[in-house]
Amino acid sequence: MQEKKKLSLIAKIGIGFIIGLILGFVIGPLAPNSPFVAKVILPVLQLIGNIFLSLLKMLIVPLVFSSLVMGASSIGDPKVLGRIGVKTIAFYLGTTIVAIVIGLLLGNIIQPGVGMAIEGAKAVAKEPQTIFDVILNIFPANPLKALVEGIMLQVIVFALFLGVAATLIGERGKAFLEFNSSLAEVMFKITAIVMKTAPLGIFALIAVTAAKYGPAVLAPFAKVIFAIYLGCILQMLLVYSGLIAGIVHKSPMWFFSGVREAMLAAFVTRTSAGVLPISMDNVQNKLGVSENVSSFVLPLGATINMDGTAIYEGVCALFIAQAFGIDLSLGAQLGILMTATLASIGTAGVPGAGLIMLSMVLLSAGLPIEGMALVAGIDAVLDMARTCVNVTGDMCVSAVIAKTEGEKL
Ligand code: DAS
Repeated sequence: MQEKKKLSLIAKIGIGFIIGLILGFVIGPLAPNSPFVAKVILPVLQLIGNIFLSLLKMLIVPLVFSSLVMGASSIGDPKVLGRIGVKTIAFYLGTTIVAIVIGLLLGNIIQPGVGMAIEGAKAVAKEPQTIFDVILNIFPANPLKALVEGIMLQVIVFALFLGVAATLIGERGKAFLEFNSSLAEVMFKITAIVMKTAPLGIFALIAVTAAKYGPAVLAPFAKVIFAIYLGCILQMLLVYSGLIAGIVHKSPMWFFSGVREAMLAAFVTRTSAGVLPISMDNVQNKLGVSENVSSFVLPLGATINMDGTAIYEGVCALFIAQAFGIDLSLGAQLGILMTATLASIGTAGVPGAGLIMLSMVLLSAGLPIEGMALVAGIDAVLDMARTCVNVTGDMCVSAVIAKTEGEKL
């Protein structure tokens, strides 16, 4: 008997999103005249949605902390901190920062969420901070308070220090890193369990939203998809083409035609880690990058370099702020730039990882986590583009590093 093909989780989330949307459009107009809808159906749906959001919030601090310590421990590896390592990390951070700036610019220009005016838990939108406050608030004066209160930028910085230092002390740091790696595994498992409830949670949240706002809520989704795909295209055309032409002194067509298989595989599978064998093959056999450089730069990139995810987080943070009518000051947007840059180090190269990281960016910017429901249903479409860019960015930097190491490409 042929085993019934299981629907992927993201397909179930998409189906939950569509059914929730339709249900919301149907019961919304009934609510004013039907106490049953207004007093039973909608509150129950809201409760289910809020439970799902609480489960997501439960994950954020331990998941981000443990995955960032793991990501940072690869940075702390003395091999990595050598000449190639420092160059690689510099290019990875640089391309990620540009990616987030592109995302924030597009979010401000296209304004996908303007006009939705969704009332939600009035977010704790942080009072506008000066650039000095933003920089000072990065450093965790009290790391335990940062962990307990979920001050994410400080949690990230503390985790980075821990991961690097634990590796630098060698043997004596091993036990800590092993404990942390086991904690990360446990957190990934809990995340997988929580994500199994996502179809129901997203169904409930989007049903309540659709009931409240009607079909008008559809237009912004198209705008979000457009903004993120445009951002990904700009990142490729401006940043990666510029690096290939400017540093590798080759035509961008040489690069993109050489790595198109890995790009397509990443777009379809939505996992940077999963397509590593293909991206390694492409850069070695099509671009001529040595095994020495590619076997170092690409695995590191699949762990800490997520330019596509950074664009996605920049656009979605603004989309959600606009949808809930929250003005994000320049200081708050700078905070998002820093959080998303550092968070990309912790984003796992697996399908949907960016969505979890988005909840952390929202939390740290004081934006309502409910906004996740607005983008979770279209996450598969967004994940395809962002994963393609994540992998393309890794391969581009591998060619740049090879060139700066004097390799003939
Ligand atoms: N799908 C992730 C990756 O593999 C990216 C993401 O979810 O943001 O890179």
